[in-house]
This record gives sequence, C-alpha cells and structure tokens, in this order.
Amino acid sequence: MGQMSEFINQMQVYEGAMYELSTKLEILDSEFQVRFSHNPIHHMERRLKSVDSILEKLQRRGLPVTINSIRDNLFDIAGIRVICNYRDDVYSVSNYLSTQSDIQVLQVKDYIKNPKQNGYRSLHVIYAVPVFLSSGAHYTPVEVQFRTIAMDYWASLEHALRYKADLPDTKYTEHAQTLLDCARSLQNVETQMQTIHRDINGAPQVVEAPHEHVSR
Ligand code: 0O2
Repeated sequence: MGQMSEFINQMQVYEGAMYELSTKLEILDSEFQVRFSHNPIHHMERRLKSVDSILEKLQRRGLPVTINSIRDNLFDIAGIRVICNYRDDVYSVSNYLSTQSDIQVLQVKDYIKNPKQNGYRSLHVIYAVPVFLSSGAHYTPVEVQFRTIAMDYWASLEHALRYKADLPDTKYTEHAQTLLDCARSLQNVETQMQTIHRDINGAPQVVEAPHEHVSR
C-alpha cells in the first residue's frame, strides 16, 4: 500500500478512536444528569492533529517522518478536550472513564495538582481505545484534556499570547506575569464556587482510578 493511502487509513483509525471515546463521555454525562440531576460536562471539543503540526512535532523531536514513527511516538493525533463545570467533575468524569474495562490508561499528567510554571492547569490522560477493523482490534491512543471552564478560559488567552510573535519582549513578559496572577485568582474563585456547589449538590461522585498518577 502506498504511504499516502496508509496515512489516510491510519488517520481514519484515530478518528474512530476519538468518536468512540467521545461517545463514552457523552453517555457518562447523560447518566450523571439522570442520577444526580447535574451535567458534569459543559462541552467537548475534538480534533485530529493537522498534517503540518504532525510534521512540525516529528521534526522538533528529531524523529523520522514515517507512519510507524507517528504510531510509536505521537499520542496526541486524536484529541478531545472535555470542559467541565467544576474541578470535582474533572476528577469524577476522568476516573469513571479510566475504570472502564475496554480501554487502557497509557499516561496521566496532572497539571491541576502540579500546575506548569506559567500557570497552565488541566488533567491530561492518554487512553488506548480498541478500534475494530476487519483485521481485528487496533488499540489506538487518544489524548483527553480535562479542564474546568476557568482553566479553559485561561488556556485560550495564554495560547493566543504564545503565538503572538510580533509582540515586544517586555510586553510579552509583562503579560505572561499578569496571566500567572490570573491563573492563581481563577483557582481561588473556582475553589470558592466549588464549595458552594458542594453544599448545594452534595459530595462529589469520585471513584479511585486504577492507575498511578504520573507527572513530569
Ligand atoms: P495543540 O494544537 O493543542 O495540539 P509537547 O509540549 O506537545 O511537545 P506533550 O507531552 O504532548 O509535549 O505535552 P503536554 O504537556 O501533554 O501538552 C500537550 C498539549 O497540552 C498542548 O498541545 C496544548 O493543547 C496543551 N498545553 C500544554 N501546556 C500548555 C500551556 O502552557 N498553555 C496552553 N495554552 N496549552 C498547553 P499542543 O501540541 O501545544 O497543541
């Protein structure tokens, strides 16, 4: 098979894995609505990494530009962003998903418990999802970023600042510092609102995930 059609086939498998996982998340969200009269998921975003970003990432890491290299090294070709209402929701949804017996947890990076130096917070989990083709089950990685509305609001502006190349260095540094302050303020607001929400709706629905939390 030509490299091009093999690449297209592989992207279809990533897309299938992404849809399977987002259906699981939608089912969890509706179950929560029925059982607890609360929707933990505010909304979801899905994307397949573009060819340009795949090439950029392989080149940046000095990796060969082949389909095998993509399969072996890039685990964020398929990505889902799950934007939750509260921090408790982030952990209950991610833990319920992680306990499902037909998928595997490959990696967890908890930037909520250990925020990045710039203030970035989110829980990143890489799952392996079986996609059934005529040749059998193909376990395919999907990166899921779980975050609250506040974390998402912050990350969007920080992302915009990072890619604003024509900003003078002093301005960039000043904005980056302000963003770090904003991250802390948002975290405080979130904690206070979470407390009110717990008082109204009761304790969070959290199960222990059957995996170690790994952070960099
Ligand atoms: P896109 O367009 O979202 O795909 P990498 O940094 O990619 O070489 P790794 O291990 O994949 O290595 O990184 P990590 O820490 O798991 O985070 C990958 C993704 O998380 C990023 O994807 C962002 O979406 C998000 N992210 C991580 N750190 C930050 C941050 O400081 N600010 C913001 N706004 N987002 C962050 P990509 O590949 O950058 O882009």
